[in-house]
Amino acid sequence: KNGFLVRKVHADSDGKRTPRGKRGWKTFYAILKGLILYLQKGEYRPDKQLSEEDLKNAVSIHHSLAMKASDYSKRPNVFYLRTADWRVYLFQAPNAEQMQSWITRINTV
Ligand code: I3P
Repeated sequence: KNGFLVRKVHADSDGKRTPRGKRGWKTFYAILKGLILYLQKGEYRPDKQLSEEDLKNAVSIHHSLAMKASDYSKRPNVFYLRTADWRVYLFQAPNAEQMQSWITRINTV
């Protein structure tokens, strides 16, 4: 599954709150391949290679949990992703249907 997602990093590994200055929303083209969610920066082209920076942003979704961010009301269609090492991301999908589809895909791999 692929598509645009806007990401906010809320907690780093071990659940430590991500410091100020690193908590902003950023748009990526997300590609879910196996157990890795790749987050590609910049303009989308189907043949574009993942850069080194893109690889650093990749998230392992093995033993992760995605859920609708019902307590987050500043933006619509936002879901949480909590990883096995207790990182927490917020992702905003383009619409409710896409949000549900990402949640289902992440939770059922
Ligand atoms: C963050 C940025 C986020 C905001 C976050 C800020 O600043 O303004 O949009 O989250 O607030 O810390 P920076 O880009 O300098 O990291 P919201 O959009 O959810 O308000 P937070 O620290 O309360 O999460």
